[in-house]
Formats: sequence, structure tokens, C-alpha cells
Amino acid sequence: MGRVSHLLESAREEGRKMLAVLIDPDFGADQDRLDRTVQNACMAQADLIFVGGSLLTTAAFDRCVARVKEISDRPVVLFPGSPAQLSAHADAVLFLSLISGRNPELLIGHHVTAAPSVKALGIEPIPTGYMLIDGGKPTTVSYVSQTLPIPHDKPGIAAATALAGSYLGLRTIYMDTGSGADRSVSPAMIAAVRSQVDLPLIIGGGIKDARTASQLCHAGADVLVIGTAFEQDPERIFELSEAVHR
Ligand code: 1GP
Repeated sequence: MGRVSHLLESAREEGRKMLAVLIDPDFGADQDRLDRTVQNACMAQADLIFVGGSLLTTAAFDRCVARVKEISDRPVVLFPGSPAQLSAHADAVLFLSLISGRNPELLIGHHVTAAPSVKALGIEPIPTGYMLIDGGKPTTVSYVSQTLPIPHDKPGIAAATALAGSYLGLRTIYMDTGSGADRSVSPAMIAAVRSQVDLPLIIGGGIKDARTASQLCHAGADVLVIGTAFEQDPERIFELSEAVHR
């Protein structure tokens, strides 16, 4: 098992909740902002740094990952929106299959394209079932993936989807309402998935405050992923990190 997979599984076994700071590579094209965000993430004891986005409008991806790795002492994990978002500077990549959708390219197609590069670059792949959940408004990921999110109030669909993913051998489940969503995944849905699968649960999208962060952790989340809230207010990372680790 790779180093980051081991970290996720041991944290889950020990009940240690983790915070992942998401860096959008477009946002990272501004190096001062990127450096400030990464430095804050390290100072606030964030556990992981994710880099990726559904749609890139700059060509700065590899440079962004290299810079994050250079100035941080945290594992750097790719959260790729496409097979082009790979970099040898990363420690691991979430090898995502969009199991809530029925788009074959995002279930297996892009993976075939990306797998030889992941191997050649020597990046640890983390087999991840990615589930898009309705977060109150269309997001870039729902538009770009052309998939229908799981309804917010249907925890049973989420639980059945995650269970199927675990039977297929996926090692992690990532439930996401998408970057900048109006609301996060509900605690009821996290609890329903938690009751069905014994895998690390990564939860992201629309998490903005410490109260929500602690509710999601209590419901069974293992890793919270936060991006937009820190882009809007870099200092918020300290209270959110405290809420996750408390
Ligand atoms: C999006 O889960 C991430 O894919 C983070 O979402 O930007 O809303 O924090 P936010």
C-alpha cells in the first residue's frame, strides 16, 4: 500500500479526522496567493494538500504542483479534472471513477488514458469512488462532467452507490457537492454511507464554517476538503482546522 493510502487508512482506524486544503491550479497561477495559502495550510496543521480542478483556464498546472511541493511539508495529492492533470511532483493521485454518474468516459475511459502516465511518473494511485451530490445549484463539475448529481435528500442512493463501489474494490469514497456549492453533503447522507462502507470518506463542497465541519466529522467524514472558503478568506483555515481536529 502506498504512503498516502496508508495515512488515510490509519487515520480512519484511529478516528483521526483530517483536513485537506484544495488548491485550484488557476488560482495558483498567482504565486503570492498560492504561497500564502500553502503556508497557512502548513501553519494551521492541515493534513493534506489537494491540487486540481474541473476546468483549467491556465497552463500553470505542473508549475503549481511543483511550487506546492517545494514549500509545503504535507503530502500533495492530485484531484484531477482530466488526464492532463498529472504531475511527477505529487505524492499521490485520487484515481477517480465518477460512480454517481453514467458517463463512461468518467467511469473508465479517462483512466485508460491516464494509467500509463501515472505508472511512468511514479505517482501513487488511490482508487476512489467519486460521488457528485446536489449542492443546491449547478457547479463546474456537474456541468463539465455532464452527469446528474445524487439528490441531496436521498441518502439511500448514496449508500447503495458507495457500497457498490466498495464491492468493486475502490479504497476511498469522495462525496462532493462541487466547488462553491451552496450547501455541503448532509450529515444524514454521510451517516448512511458510513453505515454501509468501512472505507475512508472524503467530503467536500460548500464547507464554509466550523460548525458544519464538526457536524460532518461527527456524522462519519474522515477527510474534509475545503477550497473556496480559504480563497475568500485565507485566515479561516485556522478555525476550520481546529474544528476538524478537535
Ligand atoms: C470541490 O470538494 C471541493 O471539489 C471543495 O469545495 O471549493 O466549495 O470548498 P469548495
